[in-house]
Amino acid sequence: MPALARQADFTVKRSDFPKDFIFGTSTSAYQIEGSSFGGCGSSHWDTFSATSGNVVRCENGALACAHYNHWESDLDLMKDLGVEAYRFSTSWARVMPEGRGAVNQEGLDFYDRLVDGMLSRGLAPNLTLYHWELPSALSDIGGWRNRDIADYFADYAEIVVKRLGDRLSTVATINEPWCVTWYSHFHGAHAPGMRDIRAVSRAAHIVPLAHAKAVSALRALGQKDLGIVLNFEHTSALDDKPSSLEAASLTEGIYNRWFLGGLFKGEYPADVLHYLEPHMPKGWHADMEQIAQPIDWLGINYYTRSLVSAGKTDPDCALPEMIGNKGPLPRTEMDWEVYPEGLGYLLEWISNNYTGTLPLAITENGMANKDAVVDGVVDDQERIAYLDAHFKQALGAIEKGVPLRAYFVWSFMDNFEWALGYDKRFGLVHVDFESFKRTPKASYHVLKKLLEKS
Ligand code: IFM
Repeated sequence: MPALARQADFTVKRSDFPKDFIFGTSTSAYQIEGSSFGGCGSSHWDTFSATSGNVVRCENGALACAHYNHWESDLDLMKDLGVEAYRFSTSWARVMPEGRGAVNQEGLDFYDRLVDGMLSRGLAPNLTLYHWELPSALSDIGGWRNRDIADYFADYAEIVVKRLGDRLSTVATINEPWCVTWYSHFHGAHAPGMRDIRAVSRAAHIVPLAHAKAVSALRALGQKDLGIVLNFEHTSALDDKPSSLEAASLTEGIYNRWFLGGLFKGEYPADVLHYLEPHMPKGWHADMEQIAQPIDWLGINYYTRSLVSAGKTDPDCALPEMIGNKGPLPRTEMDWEVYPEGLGYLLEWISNNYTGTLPLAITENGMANKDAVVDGVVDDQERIAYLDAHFKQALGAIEKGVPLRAYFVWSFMDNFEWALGYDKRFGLVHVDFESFKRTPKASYHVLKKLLEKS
C-alpha cells in the first residue's frame, strides 16, 4: 500500500471559497463529554461497550475528553482556530435520562451554557439532536425497532429546541441513519449490536420517521434551518464481473440511495425494498409523505470509497452477501482508502439527482492518523494533505454549481471512536486521555492560517 502523502501547508486559500462559505469543526456528545458527569442517564453505548468483544478493551464514553468540565477552554481553542461554526450534539440520555418523562435540568443547563459560550466566541451553534446515544430505557423497549421511539424522539427534540432554539443556526435531527440502522442492526458493529434482517428493516423506516416527526414538531415551534446528516461512500464494483456489478449496485442502494430516496422522493429504492419490505412495519407506506416533507439543508459526511464484490450466499439468506474490498490507494488509520474524488462525485450526484437547489453542507470529513506528541508538537502532515485534497473537491463542486455552503472538519479533537475506542485519532487537537491535556496539531495551525482574515 502506498504511503500517505505528507504536506506542510494547504494549497487552497480561504479566498478561493465564496465569501459566505462557512468553515467549522464537528464533534458529538458521547464521544467527547464524559457520560459519567452531570446526571446523564445510561445509554445503549454504555452497555454495548461493557460487553466483551464489542469495543476495543471495553472502553467507553464515561470520561471521553471530559469536555463536560473543559468546555470553556475547548471553545477558546475553537475560537482561536478561527472557524465560524461548531457542529455539536446534545445527548438524549443527558437531557432525558429515561428517554422520556423527566428532564435532567442540569443537562439542559449545560447545553444552554455551551450555546451561549459559542455565541460569545463568535461560533455559530449547529446542533445535531441524535448522534447515537439512545437512552437504555428506550433500548429496553426495542429501540429503533419500536415505532413509539419516533414519537419520543420528537418530544425530546421539542424539549431541546424550546430551550436552545432561539440561538441555534441549524438543527439536524439524526446523524448517519446508515450507521444507526445497518451498521448497528445488521452488521452488529455498533450498539445495539444486532444482526437481523427484521431489525434493520424496521429501523431503516423508523429512523426516517423519527426524523420526520421531529421536523414536524420543530416546524410547529417555528424553528428554522432544519436538516439531517447522511453518510455516503463512493461505491463501485471491484471488477467488471456481473456479480460484482450487481453487489456494488445493491450496496450503493443500501448505503447511498435508501435514505435519499425516502427523504427526497418519498419512496425507497425498489432494488433494496425488494429485500426489506417483507420485514418492514405494517402500514409504512402511509408515513412516506411525512418522511419526504421539505427540509432546509442536507448534511453530507464523507470519508472513503468502497470496492464491492459478491460473496457466496446460501439460498436461505435474506440478502445476498456483499464484500467490501481494499483497493490500492493509501489508507488512513481506519484502514479507509483516501479517495477525495469520491466527495466531488457525490456532491454533484446528490444535488443533480435528489436535492437540486437545496443547500448542502459537508458536516464531517477528516481522517484518523497515528498522531503522537513529540517535543510538544504533533506533526500530522498527512491530515493536512487529506483535508487539502478534499477542500479542492469541495471547491470543484461549487464551481460546477453545487450549492455547497459549509465544511465541518471531523473532528475538533481526538475522541472516543465508538467500537474502536480511543486508538483512532481524528482531531485537529490532540487529547491525552489520561491528563486531558489538549495539544493543537500541525493541521490546527495550518487551518488557522487558512482561516485568518486578511
Ligand atoms: O467518529 C465518527 C462519527 O461519530 C460519525 N461519523 C464518522 C466518524 C469517524 O468514524
